[in-house]
Amino acid sequence: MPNQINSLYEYLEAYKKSTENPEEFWGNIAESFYWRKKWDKVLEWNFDEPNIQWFINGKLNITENIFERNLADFGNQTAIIWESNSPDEPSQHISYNELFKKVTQFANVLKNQGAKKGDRIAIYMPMVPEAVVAMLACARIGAIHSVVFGGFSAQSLSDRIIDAEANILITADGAYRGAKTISLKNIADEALEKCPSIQKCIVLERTKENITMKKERDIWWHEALATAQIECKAEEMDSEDMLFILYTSGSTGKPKGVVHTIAGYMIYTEYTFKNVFQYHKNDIYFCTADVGWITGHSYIAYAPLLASGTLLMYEGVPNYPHAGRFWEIIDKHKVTHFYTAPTAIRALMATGLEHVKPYQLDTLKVLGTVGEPINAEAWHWYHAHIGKGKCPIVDTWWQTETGGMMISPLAGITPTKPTYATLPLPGVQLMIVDTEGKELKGNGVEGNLCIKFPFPSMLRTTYGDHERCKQTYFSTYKGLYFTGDGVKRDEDGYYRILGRVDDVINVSGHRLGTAEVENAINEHPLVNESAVVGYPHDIKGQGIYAFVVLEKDGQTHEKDAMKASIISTVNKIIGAIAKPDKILLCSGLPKTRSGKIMRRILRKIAEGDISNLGDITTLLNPEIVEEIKKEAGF
Ligand code: 7RM
Repeated sequence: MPNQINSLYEYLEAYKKSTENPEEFWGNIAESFYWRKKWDKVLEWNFDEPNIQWFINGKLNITENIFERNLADFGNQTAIIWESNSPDEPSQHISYNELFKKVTQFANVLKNQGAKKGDRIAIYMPMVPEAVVAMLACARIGAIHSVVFGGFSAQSLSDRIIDAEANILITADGAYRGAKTISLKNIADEALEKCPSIQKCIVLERTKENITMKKERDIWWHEALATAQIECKAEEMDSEDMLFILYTSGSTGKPKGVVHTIAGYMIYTEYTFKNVFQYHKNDIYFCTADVGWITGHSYIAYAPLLASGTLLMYEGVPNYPHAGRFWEIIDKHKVTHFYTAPTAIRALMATGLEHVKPYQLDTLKVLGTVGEPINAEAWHWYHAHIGKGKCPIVDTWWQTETGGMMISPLAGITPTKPTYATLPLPGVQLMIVDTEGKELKGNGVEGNLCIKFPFPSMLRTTYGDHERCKQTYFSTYKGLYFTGDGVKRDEDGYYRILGRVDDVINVSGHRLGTAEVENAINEHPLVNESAVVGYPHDIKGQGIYAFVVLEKDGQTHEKDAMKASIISTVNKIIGAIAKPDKILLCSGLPKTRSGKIMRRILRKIAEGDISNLGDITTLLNPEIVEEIKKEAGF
């Protein structure tokens, strides 16, 4: 296979080349893709504006690289194996030829509904093959998709649609998730009341629940398909045209739309997929992410298909109808590569080995993790009981903003160390700095993780607000992209991610800004103000701890009822993923004299460690600390 690294020596060589001559390195890799017209120049960049361009003036379509480039060799191979939420529903096998037909025909549906190159199309779907079809159909016609995770609320959905000014929404009547169904269309209807930009809503039938179809606006997927032609020529796109927008939380304000462009994203995600997983023909790759997150974009919808792989896509959740569901699926479909999140591993570990024992798991070759730091206990459990001691674990560190994996072992090639993401991938030039931005050189250092040179799949902007992109990522340290993560480089030069150093919490591998959760809590009519911090949580990695000050009228209500009502407000505004694990009602928050909330103190209390709260005498209201401590049970 082209561009495949087969040994540690080849990795070191590739890494060296990629830093000494990045343009030649990535130019060579790009040669194996299908271009309507080759690029004039590989790279132009500066991190001050920032302005990052790869494969300048190249013309291509990413779906031609999935399909036309490979169909002669891989047309009959299975592209997607789909496993239903319910073990009783038959699984589906979709070949590349079949997937191609589905994509082009649905691309025609989009065109028939008025979609054009450059339009933004929102996708709010269950984990069914049609979600991938919808994404690729957008790419086929040059429309920019914005996928919104199916667990988000009506308000989160409408915020994202409004920000991107999307004109089409693709959704389904409902989604099965474990024992529950989510009424996607009803939620979408509520969202669309606030979204004048949406002209058409295409609805896939999945749960057959009762919904209403709005005349003129709503159309069934299967009815639209019935009148659509099959063939659809790919739109010719520029390397730097937008492929998609994906909203992600940061330390301030509303989620921002991270923008990825076509060529760099395509090349980098395929390259990292093949090399990190050491994916080979006939391997069966199962990634448990949802397409609503970046992992589902890069390592479900795009990279495995670009690499002509066989992808297993699962509709449901890890513990339904039983805690052995993942392992059952692995045996059933002879999965070789399994990629999941530490939170899922910890949750399944907690249910006990009796849920693993009935399964062979002998087809597995490679295990992966992503989304948050994996603790040593979970790493060892995964290695011993799922990998049976013979499968390398690739602990892949990356971000929505990086589009593809940044720090990771190459499976079976890079010696691993539990809890370490190990070494940077080719093309990734890291720098560790202290809080002043001074570089911390050599090994055995700990500081803030930055990237000093562009790589093909990095974000280009935040949609509609380039200044925000600059402020968020390129202004903390001059000339560097700042990741927001703390990191340690040990004596061997291995990297271990220590977690976020900003006001972002990582709950079950999902990013949430503390400000975003506070804003939602503050929407409650009886809430005066709030402060949200993360605290260590056995399963979720971090839990959400909210300190809430009620309005006078709220203080007369029963406490448990108030807490339940605050949780339902958060559910409504963001979605269940953001609901606080703990709420502490108090009469005030500890503040500095300039009125800033002292989160450090709240963090300590949330962590259950009050031994060293630091100097609180400078607070505006030191007495409040005693009250909060008491309320927290100290
Ligand atoms: C892919 C994804 C990004 C944040 C990132 C980190 C954390 C991700 C790891 C990790 C330790 C890992 N994108 N993170 N992977 N921390 N080890 N292997 O998760 O945008 O949703 O989150 O997630 O803090 O900055 S994301």
